[in-house]
Amino acid sequence: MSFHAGTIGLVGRPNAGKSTLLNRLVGAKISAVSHRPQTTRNRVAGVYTTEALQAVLWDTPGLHEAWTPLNAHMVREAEQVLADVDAVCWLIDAEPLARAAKAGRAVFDAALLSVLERVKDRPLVIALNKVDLVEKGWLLPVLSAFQEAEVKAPIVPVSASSGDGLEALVAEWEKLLPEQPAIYPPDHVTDALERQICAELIRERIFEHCGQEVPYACAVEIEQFDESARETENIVRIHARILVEKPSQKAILIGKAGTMVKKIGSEARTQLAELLDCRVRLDLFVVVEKDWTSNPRALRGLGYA
Ligand SMILES: Nc1nc2c(ncn2[C@@H]2O[C@H](COP(=O)(O)OP(=O)(O)OP(=O)(O)O)[C@@H](O)[C@H]2O)c(=O)[nH]1
Ligand SMILES: [Mg+2]
Repeated sequence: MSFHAGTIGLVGRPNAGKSTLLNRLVGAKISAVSHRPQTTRNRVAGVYTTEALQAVLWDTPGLHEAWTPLNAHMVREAEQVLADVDAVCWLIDAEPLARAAKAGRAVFDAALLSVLERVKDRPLVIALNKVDLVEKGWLLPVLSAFQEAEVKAPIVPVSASSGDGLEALVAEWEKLLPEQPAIYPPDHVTDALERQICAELIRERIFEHCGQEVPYACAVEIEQFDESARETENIVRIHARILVEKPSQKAILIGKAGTMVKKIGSEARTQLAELLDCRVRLDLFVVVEKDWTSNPRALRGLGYA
């Protein structure tokens, strides 16, 4: 039997479900997921291996109109992945499209067209995601709209969260990947460092729980990742700094009598323990670093450059 292997870029608008798909296929939480757009800030790779193929999946930040240096970095990350991979999987949230079709509005809006322009000349598969949220009968008009827009790429309806349709999606990827042996051992999940994933999972909890502009003004830096007792006492001790831009954001993040930061810490610790497969002691410190989202040196220091 022939074997196919190569790289696939998961791209699309913010909130389409790219990180959910990556985590689902690799079978581990390696990329942050939240209900807010612009959760992912850097590319993250995970390896998905079957009997027939090995796809190195690159999760990317959502393509959007970038106004700040941090956002410009995010879009650049996605564009670099677009240029580098063997094939592109464009994820689209089907739910608003179905709603548009139902309301008689145009399904193909400017946001979709701007992504189409960037992906149309690459080997391409479209994953129409979140079909579990689409009202019965409204998927067909959405698919027709793609036909009318003369989109040539195969379109696979999927649900990244339930797993529906993913076999069909992977079968389309297989057609676009070169025939060659696997690049990684079959049980390899990611090259990302554990401490990087830990920072992302802490940031994810902030995106999930904090309101207003706090998620977009925060960054997480792992100051200490102490594994000295991992073998002997089955524990890793982690100190993380949470950066925000203003004292008011620090106050929101800490919450009344520290309730917010405690909740974030306790949920993050559960996830980190699962990831690291050991007990975790997690200490979080919230600090104000004025205007870090627009300061090139601060951005570089945080890995956003
Ligand atoms: N109902 C449903 N929700 C989904 C599905 N896939 C993702 N979601 C939800 O959609 C939201 C966004 O998911 P993410 O995976 O963070 O989306 P993303 O494309 O990585 O977003 P950015 O990193 O911001 O670009 C989360 O609340 C997910 O739980 C799906 O198939 N069905
Ligand atoms: Mg993401």
